[in-house]
Amino acid sequence: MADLIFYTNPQSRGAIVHWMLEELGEDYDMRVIEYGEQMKRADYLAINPMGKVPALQHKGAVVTEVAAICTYLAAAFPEKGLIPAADDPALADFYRWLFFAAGPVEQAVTVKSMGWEVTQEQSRTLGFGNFDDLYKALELAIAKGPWVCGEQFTAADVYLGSQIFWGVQFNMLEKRDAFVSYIDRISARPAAQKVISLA
Ligand SMILES: N[C@@H](CCC(=O)N[C@@H](CS)C(=O)NCC(=O)O)C(=O)O
Repeated sequence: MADLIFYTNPQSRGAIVHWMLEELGEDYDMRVIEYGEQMKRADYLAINPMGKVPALQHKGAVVTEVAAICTYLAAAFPEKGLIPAADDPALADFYRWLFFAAGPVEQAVTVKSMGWEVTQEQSRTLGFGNFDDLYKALELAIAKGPWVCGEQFTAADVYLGSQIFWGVQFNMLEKRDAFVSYIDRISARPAAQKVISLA
């Protein structure tokens, strides 16, 4: 049995972790959890009390939350080069934009998909503020290029890239030129292609 056990459903955010695992290139066991009864059963709730996928087990430890799983894997296997070294200033970009994607970007996409109207007053308390500012920040995140951390492709690209990829695909984010060329770069990666072909 592999050290990494990956719980997922192909029609879920688990696809992001799947892509990350393919980038990592370590052996893993994938266990498909069906929506509904199986996801809410005691044996799976013991792994993720939220009864949601994805989840990861590694040497007995459990990690949930896609952004945490991607960061964990990058840090647990530093030799794979999917996180900048501790003394590399690019580590700031890594954490900054990965957390930005997990918080404000995810929130903005949720607001859009639910069709919620946000007043100017309310936008002050929302992490993403408003869509104009969000887009400007996202363009800045990928401006250095070709990746979030410059020349080094990292887990931040897996996570932020997935948010942009699916956000644009489902019309939750504007199809800006910078996003389209970033999506093209991401989609050209063999690990991403493998997961996209399974969707
Ligand atoms: N914040 C969680 C979200 C996980 C999540 O909502 N997963 C959905 C699929 S994309 C799920 O398992 N839904 C099943 C349910 O809630 O019953 C993460 O990033 O992992």
